[in-house]
Amino acid sequence: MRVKSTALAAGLLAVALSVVGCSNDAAPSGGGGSAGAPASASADCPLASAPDPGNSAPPANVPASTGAPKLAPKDTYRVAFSQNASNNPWRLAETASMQSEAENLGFQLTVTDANNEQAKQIQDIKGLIAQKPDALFMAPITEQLGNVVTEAATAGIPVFLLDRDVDTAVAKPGEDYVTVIVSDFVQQGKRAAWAMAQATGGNAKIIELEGTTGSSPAIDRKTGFDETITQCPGMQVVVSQSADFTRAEGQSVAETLLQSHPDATAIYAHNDEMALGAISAIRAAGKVPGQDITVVSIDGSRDALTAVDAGDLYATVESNPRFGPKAFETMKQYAEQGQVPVQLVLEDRLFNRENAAQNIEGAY
Ligand code: GYE
Repeated sequence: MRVKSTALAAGLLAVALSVVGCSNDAAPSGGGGSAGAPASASADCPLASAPDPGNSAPPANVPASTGAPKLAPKDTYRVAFSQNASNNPWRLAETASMQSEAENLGFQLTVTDANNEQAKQIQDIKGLIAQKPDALFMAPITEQLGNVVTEAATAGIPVFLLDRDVDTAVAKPGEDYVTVIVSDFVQQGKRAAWAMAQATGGNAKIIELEGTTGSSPAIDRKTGFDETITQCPGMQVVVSQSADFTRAEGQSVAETLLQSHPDATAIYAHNDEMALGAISAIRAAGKVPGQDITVVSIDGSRDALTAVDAGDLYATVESNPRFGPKAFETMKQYAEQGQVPVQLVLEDRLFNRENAAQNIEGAY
């Protein structure tokens, strides 16, 4: 997902962020080594002494979705959600959020689970299109699902993309789909790089565990991180490989890469589940997470916050899965006003040792 350089109207943004988005108030300024002692900053790494980059500025002049299928305002709606997998707490929290908000609103919601397989998700979506729901929500596994988005639009069904984007050359924003509601994944990668610089003082040989190949968060979290560490000559990605956003693959890929790169001193994982698998792999290699190997990731799950509090994980950048309220509020706004911005960007917090413990209870 490439956040457009153009922006939302301020009022709409305020509404957008009030539901799923979280303010940055709780974000600490960071600092301090993962094992308690502050890492000494490398003189040629300005990132190591910089403040938390925080959220990106809201994109400006985002166009409105004037060309997508319309949605007549009704008292209740029959809606569908194509979920791409149920293999991690983030996905389960997102589905639960959609279900509980649909229930609150009295909407009838059908959910499908693609089991992390693109071919299955395409079939799932075709099946949902045949049921002609009032609106179709989709968390596309990769950016390659543009064609099936277009199919839904052709069938007259308004599509709302949640948490991942599709290739906009294939599915036109505001025409083939109404809007995409996402975090700024490039910015998440930048903040993860900043946290890594804080933890290591700007000296790190990094193993990068990528998310699902072709998914917008994997593409953008890599871009944001890799570009940012070029500010620090002491920080290099020594190897980068997909572990498909899962804990099991995170563990097995990290095990292999820790063996082939015994000089690695850090792991950047595109999500918490892979980071937690990597922490097990670090221990299996006879090393101490948070001391021998610094780990940084993205999501903010309960297990990850617990690992941050224990010192095993240095920091995790939030990516909020609780899309239900925001998704249906946007849908109702579209029904009432006939248009919404084609992209809604959420704000994320950063969790490190200063604030992890207090956020464990509210986490998923
Ligand atoms: O980070 C990950 C999930 O698309 C933002 O997908 C989402 C990512 C999230 O499987 O844990």
